[in-house]
Amino acid sequence: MRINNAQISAHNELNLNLHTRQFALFSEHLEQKGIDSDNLISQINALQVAIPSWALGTGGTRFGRFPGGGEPRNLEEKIDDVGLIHALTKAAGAISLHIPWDIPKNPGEIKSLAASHGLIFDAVNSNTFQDQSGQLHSYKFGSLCSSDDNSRKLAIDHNIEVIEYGKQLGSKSITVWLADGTSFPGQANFRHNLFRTRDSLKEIYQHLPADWQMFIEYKPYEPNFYSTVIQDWGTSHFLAQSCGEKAYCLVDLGHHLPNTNIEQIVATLLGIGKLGGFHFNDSKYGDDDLSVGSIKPYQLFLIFHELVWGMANNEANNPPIAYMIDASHNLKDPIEDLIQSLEAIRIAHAKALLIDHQALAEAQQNHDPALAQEILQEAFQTDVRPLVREARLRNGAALSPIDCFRELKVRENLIDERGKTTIATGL
Ligand SMILES: [Mn+2]
Repeated sequence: MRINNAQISAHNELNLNLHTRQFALFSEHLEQKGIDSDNLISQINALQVAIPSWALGTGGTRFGRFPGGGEPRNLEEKIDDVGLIHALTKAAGAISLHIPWDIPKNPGEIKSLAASHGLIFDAVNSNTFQDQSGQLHSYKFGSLCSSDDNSRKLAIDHNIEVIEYGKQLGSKSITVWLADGTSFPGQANFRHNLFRTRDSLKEIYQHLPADWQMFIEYKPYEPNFYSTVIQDWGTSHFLAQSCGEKAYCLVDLGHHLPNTNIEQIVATLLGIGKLGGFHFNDSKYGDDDLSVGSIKPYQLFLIFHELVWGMANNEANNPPIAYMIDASHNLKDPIEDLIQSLEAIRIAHAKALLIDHQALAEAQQNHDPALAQEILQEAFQTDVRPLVREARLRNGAALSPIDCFRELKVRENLIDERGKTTIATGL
């Protein structure tokens, strides 16, 4: 199923009156503050977030999986689903592939299918956290860190192969996330594990094309519960520095211990020009992979404040950040869940754009924390939804993507096309 412009227009027509009145009020509010709404809208529309190819199916936990029907059966259908999300929101203009779950058999055709939906290929992701069937050397005790030369070489070769797939699709980056670590004290030597990982990454880095980037993701625990080789941003930064200028850190919101000040990490990495990738999700306890903004919307706003200010004051020449949603959809329809996450991202971004940076800098200079809080709250408490809707309207997307998805009975159509019991590859 594809959604055409006429269907989007019909949905917008029904809701246009109310929206026009709400946006007129909001514009007046902006005008009084001397803010140019056109400029805000183009900044909002410029932020595009990649959808990973493994996000279109129902996720699961180790306890169970409850598929909802109509899941994509192959890479083509996954791209079609991202196309649906992008048609409704115009906020998800990229897809991030996971190898080997989604190996493009005919890269040329896959590339033109994506282009027909207005999608490009974002970072490609390698997978050395599970053994594939028939694999000769196991990753059970580590991949890039492994003390077994054969396992380590297999993991290095896999990453090089992933770069080759990415080149054929026009991707410009590879994301490396490792499950490597230990579950018991004494199980392995910390320093040897770290340095072997560094040397493996350096070998992969040698195969990186000149215009590519490598993103190194960190995570404090899980699936290993005692230590993780790349446990935090400092370790990720050490590895990126060791590899070279095309290697960057990747921040995943769920990959922090509870109450970590993630916005400060973002500020630091942007300040030194080493923030390459960013994975959105939300969490209550750990790497819960919940919908973006569903648990801690204020934290998301504070992070966006650092992203907006950091990129506007980019002395370290940090490259444009590769944004991706990295969540799991266990209960909700994956497409609806991704639409909600995109909405939360847009709202937090729009609120951050409202922050008066000059007034905040003055409050900071004058040691006035009460005023600094007022300035942040003024932006955070503003209902920016009329602005976000207007941005969508001008971009040819739906005023309310979720409503439009339901009105058009997209899921019912997908179940008709693909069946009730299909299961997408992935976690
Ligand atoms: Mn991630």
